[in-house]
Amino acid sequence: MAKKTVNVAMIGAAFMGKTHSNGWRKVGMFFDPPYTPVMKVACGAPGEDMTVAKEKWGWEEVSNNWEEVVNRPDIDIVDICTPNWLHPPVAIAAAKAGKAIVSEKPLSNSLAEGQAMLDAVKKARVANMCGFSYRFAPAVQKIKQMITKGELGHIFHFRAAYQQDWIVDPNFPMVWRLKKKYTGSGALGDIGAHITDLCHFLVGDVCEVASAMETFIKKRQVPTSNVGGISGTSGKNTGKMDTVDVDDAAVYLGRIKGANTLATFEATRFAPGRRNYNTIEIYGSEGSVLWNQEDMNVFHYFSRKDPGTLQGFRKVQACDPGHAYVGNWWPSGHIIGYEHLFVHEMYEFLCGLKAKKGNYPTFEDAVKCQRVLEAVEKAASSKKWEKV
Ligand code: SOE
Repeated sequence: MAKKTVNVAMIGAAFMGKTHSNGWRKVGMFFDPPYTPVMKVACGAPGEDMTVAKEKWGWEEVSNNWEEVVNRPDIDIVDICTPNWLHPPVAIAAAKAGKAIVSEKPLSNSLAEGQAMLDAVKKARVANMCGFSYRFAPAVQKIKQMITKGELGHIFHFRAAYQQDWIVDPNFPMVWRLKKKYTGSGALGDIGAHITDLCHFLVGDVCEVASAMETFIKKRQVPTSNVGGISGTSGKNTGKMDTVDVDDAAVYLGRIKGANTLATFEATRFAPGRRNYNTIEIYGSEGSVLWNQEDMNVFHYFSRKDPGTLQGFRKVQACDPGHAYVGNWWPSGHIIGYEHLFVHEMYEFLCGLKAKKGNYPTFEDAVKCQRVLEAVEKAASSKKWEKV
């Protein structure tokens, strides 16, 4: 019997728009979700050329008017891939129109706006997911399973570093990700949000923080276009200078609620050679695990139960059937990549669509993350521990 279809509207069509399009397009080919997504309409910024979204990414229609799109009666799911500052108005309008909502991370520029988004989806009782995509790596799912089963014992340390290097060049222009009014915060909200969410997902909620933040390059050249038509990670210079008003790097320490666990985080765009080095290390009384996104199909596991003379980190292949999602792709060891995480993400959302919950991060989780980000900023200026 043919499955029920759901019509998707995607708002925002840059880097994340491309990853989400790939997710919607592949999910029915490799997985068996309870609903078949129809890629109905992709919407860009006013004036943005949407030819690629239609001709290459597979959207039936394109638009440049998000307000019209989110209110269309034929749309079931609104998927928000815009720059951060547009997440709240689009999500709140979509909730009012009764649509299920996917939003990219960080949920919003501020905790207050994130809370307003959460209130809106709760009031409208619509399914909601925030795109913390790294949760959907098979290795991360396995580590979660191991921790839940107690295989690492009591967790002493969660240690995460998310390092990139795409703005180290002082001539790199002032893109929207470097302006507070568009992005909220810098490395903290963009990539610190991912590792904060991974900490919440894997070991528990951060309840207090101490931190330091830095902006290494304080002025940058204004590009030809700041929001919309260009990707958040590139742009052409005009020669005019503007002030960077967000962090280039944030380092923070946290304590985990109700647990005797310490967490340390580093989020930086100033680590030359580290392209997308999102790495976590978890040390427990029974063993330890290490994972790095740049080598995402494996993780390293140390078990204290191994005989002493054979102890050491073993490299576990998490790309064998038996690991989450992998059986739907290729035979053993035929690896998957970054783009697959978005297919898994859309799959989980479609599985939870009816119940409005499932194996995915909700706006509630995203607000929890936002609370930590806000406390980190507060601690950086007070130079004291701050409660989350
Ligand atoms: C840019 O730093 C970025 O695209 C982030 O916004 C994404 O969330 C991350 O997954 C990759 O890098």
